[in-house]
Amino acid sequence: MNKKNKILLIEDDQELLKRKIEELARHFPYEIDTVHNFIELQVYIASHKNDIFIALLDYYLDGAKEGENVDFLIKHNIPTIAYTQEYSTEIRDILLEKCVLEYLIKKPNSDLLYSIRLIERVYQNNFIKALIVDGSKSFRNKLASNLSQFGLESLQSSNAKSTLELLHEDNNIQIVIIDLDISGEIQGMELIEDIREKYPSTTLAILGMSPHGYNSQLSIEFLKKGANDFITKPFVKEQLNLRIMQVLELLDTIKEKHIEATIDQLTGLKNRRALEIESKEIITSAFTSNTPLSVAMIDIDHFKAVNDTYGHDVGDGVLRFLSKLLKSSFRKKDLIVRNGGEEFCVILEDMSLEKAIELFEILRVKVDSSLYVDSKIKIDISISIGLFYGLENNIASMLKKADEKLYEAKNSGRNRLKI
Ligand code: GH3
Ligand code: MG
Ligand code: MG
Repeated sequence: MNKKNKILLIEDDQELLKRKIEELARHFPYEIDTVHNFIELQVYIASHKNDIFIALLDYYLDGAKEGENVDFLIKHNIPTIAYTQEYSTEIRDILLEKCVLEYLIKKPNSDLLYSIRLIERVYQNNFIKALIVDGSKSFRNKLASNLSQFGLESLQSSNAKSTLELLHEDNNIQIVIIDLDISGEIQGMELIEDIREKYPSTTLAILGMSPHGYNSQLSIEFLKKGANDFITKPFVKEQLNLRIMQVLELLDTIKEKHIEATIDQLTGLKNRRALEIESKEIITSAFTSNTPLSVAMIDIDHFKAVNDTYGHDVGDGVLRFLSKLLKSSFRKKDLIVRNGGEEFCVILEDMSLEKAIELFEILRVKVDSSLYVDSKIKIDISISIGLFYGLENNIASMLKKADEKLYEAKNSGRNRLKI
């Protein structure tokens, strides 16, 4: 996906422009470009239109004809926040009619927090997709064009079957907006239930839409079936944007927490909790394809001596060093985990025992022959590996068998692999 990372400011008041840039730079790591009039805007867009994720536009530029800047930006599909000195309902109506994302007031600090959230959201929306599920094609198209002003690319579906297919095919979809009335036998409410069976609210947001005039009981039903929020038709764009922003922000927070809980802080590898969660799926699919797994326990030899001799920080460096070696030694799909301390676990699928032994031997020799260098210190490390090859229905018993082999490797002299 194309990575858009520029904010474009369109403003003719130099003083204000300077303040805006400082304000934005304080909050965002994104590049900020500026233009001062319609001519400059045209020139700029000609070469940069694919780099901008949002434009912040002064509606009353010197010499600008009625709305020409806005029209130009919208024509190029650039999410635009327009602002004026004073609030005007007339301007607001004109701008929202033109499909501007938001209309705000120029005064310093006015709506600042909201603008920051909005800008950040539009940026994040570049990386995800929405799925619109509604029986009416014209409604879907209208919603899709609204969402594109929000930086959100959207897919469309009219029925339950194609909705589930699209979700299966495209894991960039992070929000599904579902109307109660859809085509086919399965209706919106039931579809939400079907979606939730596979996609929990920790991975996918659902926004329900209920037709005009439906009672509030319906909204409650939506939420009970697993929607994160609902909105009643007809709605204005600001309402929709706010709801979407809220559910997506919440989803992001949940995902961050999930990552924090499953990633080892020191090495960036997955942790034991991740091993417990992910090994279940690996085991299920290994049973389905009837192929054994390679489960290896890896432990650094005499690591206590590294800490005792060089200190704990150097020890941490050695752990990071080994983690990098581990990552580069296996395939992307392989599960590599820091089990705790100086002990690691690797699970390989779809691989013969011979191939697995070869890979672990290469790793062992690589660790043995490379030195960990930290300023003037050079440390020679080695690892012992215990390998279990086979398939059992719980991870604990396979780990235990690998651990027994590791124990053998340690007792027979270390720096070796035992099967
Ligand atoms: P063996 O060859 O039998 O495995 O000996 P060993 O010294 O590696 O094993 P032992 O279990 O006696 O010592 C492990 C050491 O790892 C003790 C502990 O302080 C250290 N350790 C555990 N976690 C960390 C960590 O996060 N950072 C550092 N620097 N050391 C750690
Ligand atoms: Mg050790
Ligand atoms: Mg140990």
